[in-house]
Amino acid sequence: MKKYNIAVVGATGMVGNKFLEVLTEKQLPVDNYYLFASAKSAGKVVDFMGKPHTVIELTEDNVKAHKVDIALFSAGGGTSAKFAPVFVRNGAVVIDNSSQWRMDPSVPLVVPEVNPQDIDWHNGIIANPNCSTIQAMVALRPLQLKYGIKRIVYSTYQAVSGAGVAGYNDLLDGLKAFVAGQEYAPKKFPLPIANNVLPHIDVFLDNGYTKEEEKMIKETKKILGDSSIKVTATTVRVPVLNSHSESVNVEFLSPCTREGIVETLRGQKGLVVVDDASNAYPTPMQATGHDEVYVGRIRIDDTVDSGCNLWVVADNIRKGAASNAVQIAEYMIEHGKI
Ligand code: L14
Repeated sequence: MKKYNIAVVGATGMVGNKFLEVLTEKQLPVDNYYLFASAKSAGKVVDFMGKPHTVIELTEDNVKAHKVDIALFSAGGGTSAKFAPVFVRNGAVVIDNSSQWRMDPSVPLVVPEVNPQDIDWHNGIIANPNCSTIQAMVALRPLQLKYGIKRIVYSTYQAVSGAGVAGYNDLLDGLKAFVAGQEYAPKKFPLPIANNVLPHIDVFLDNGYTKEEEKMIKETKKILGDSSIKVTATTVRVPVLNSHSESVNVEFLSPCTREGIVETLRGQKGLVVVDDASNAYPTPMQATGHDEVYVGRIRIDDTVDSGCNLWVVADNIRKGAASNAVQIAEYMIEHGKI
């Protein structure tokens, strides 16, 4: 069997660490792993796959010095903008976790359970969608295929891990200070997240929406391959450490029943229905550490001709970031696409 060289770019960040964990679990057919990071982390030795790996500084020369087949990027949009093309020129396929390339018409935006066929038209870069978009897609795709989708309303409840280690610390340190009756000035968020809820993720745009909301709206249409679907969103940061939850209201083009919806969701790969008894619904604590997307609270919305409400939960660092990207790599290897 052919063996590959895989680079992890941004290997020492929160998603970078998760890449290493997921890759260890998957055991893909790999000859060499190369871990790249900024000068700040270069030279650090990371124990990975039973071997010490020295972190390589991300420079053009160092990229050229290594033969890479697949580069998994999670190093921020600016680094992706600059270095993804460098890897591509050197013969690699880049799977990028930032928002830099997602809406580029020449770049496929892929959730492997939803639109693997889009991998075929890549030009070197494949984009990993936004975390909140990924989990919604796994639940909505089978319903789109069965009923057709007219309109979607997203309201998210997003964990602090999406904002990296600094976001995590704002919640933990903020809570400690709050309990001790002390002031805590958040380092990552604009306002305290401890004992609070912030309807604000990523930057504000001129129309009053946030960029996170815009990402969900645009990425949904691109992945579902239908620009006529109406999508709106409110994205909210909640004081939860890990895993995003979202309320999804969806209006269909053809008649539905609750039984039909449940059966359709049960047939979707990568999706687990938790909707049996009054206390059986998905929670972020339960989703954390898993690659599946969880769906529950499935209710018909009788304010429209045909529609429903769903509660969708997933680990935003695994399925929302690292695992989805590694699954794209795995799919390409298994299907001879690289
Ligand atoms: O677009 O702060 O991939 O939780 C995902 C995490 C944007 C910010 C993206 C967060 C990011 C988001």
